[in-house]
Amino acid sequence: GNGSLGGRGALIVLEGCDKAGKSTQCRLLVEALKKAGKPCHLYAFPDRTTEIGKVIDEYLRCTKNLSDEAIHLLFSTNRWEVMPKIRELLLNGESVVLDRYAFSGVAFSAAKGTLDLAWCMGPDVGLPQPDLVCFLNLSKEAASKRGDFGRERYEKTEFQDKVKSIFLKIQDPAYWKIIDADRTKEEVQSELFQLSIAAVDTSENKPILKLWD
Ligand code: NYM
Ligand code: MG
Repeated sequence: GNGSLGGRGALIVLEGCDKAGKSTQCRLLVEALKKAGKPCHLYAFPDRTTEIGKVIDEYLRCTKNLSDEAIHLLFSTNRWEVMPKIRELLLNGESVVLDRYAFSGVAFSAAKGTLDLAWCMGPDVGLPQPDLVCFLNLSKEAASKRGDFGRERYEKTEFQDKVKSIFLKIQDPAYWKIIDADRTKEEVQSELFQLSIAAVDTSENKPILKLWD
């Protein structure tokens, strides 16, 4: 069990390009884990509700411009600002499901071509390393069938292709699983649930490692 007597909770991340179905799958996953008796919480990055998150929201809606470096650091700060809470939950035996994490931070910023990959990784070094990252891999064909992109910054096919190639470059086999997101919602859900239950069970007695350390 993952109660107060047992070990820590698992840090589970869903990553992927825009339209891959992450937010829906995160919701379904948290519900399913709770039903299975695993306490867990959902957080999404960017968290647009904080002061920094509001600036990020304006940037994404293109009502504000910032240098590539400045917005990159704000996305990272937006993770660090909730980390004490997330760490506390994990240590208390509760699992945390994240809708995006530092991998999105690096992939979207580095895809611009103006920033060095190692520089992009720097600010997120030392965040808790996830126990499981599920990369929702959507093919170009399936992506185009899902209809048009929204109107936010980055929501362009060519840019998303670059983002995907960086995601695949920074993947670490220690925790990274590539999930075929072209399948039905139910099929994807079922695989994510199985992988997550296994991660919850095997993480209990492991220390929380530092990302990219
Ligand atoms: N994004 C997200 C970044 O550029 N850097 C980050 O660190 C994170 C977490 O924000 N296109 C980008 C990816 C998305 C956009 O995300 C908004 P969402 O999940 O659509 O709210
Ligand atoms: Mg979006």
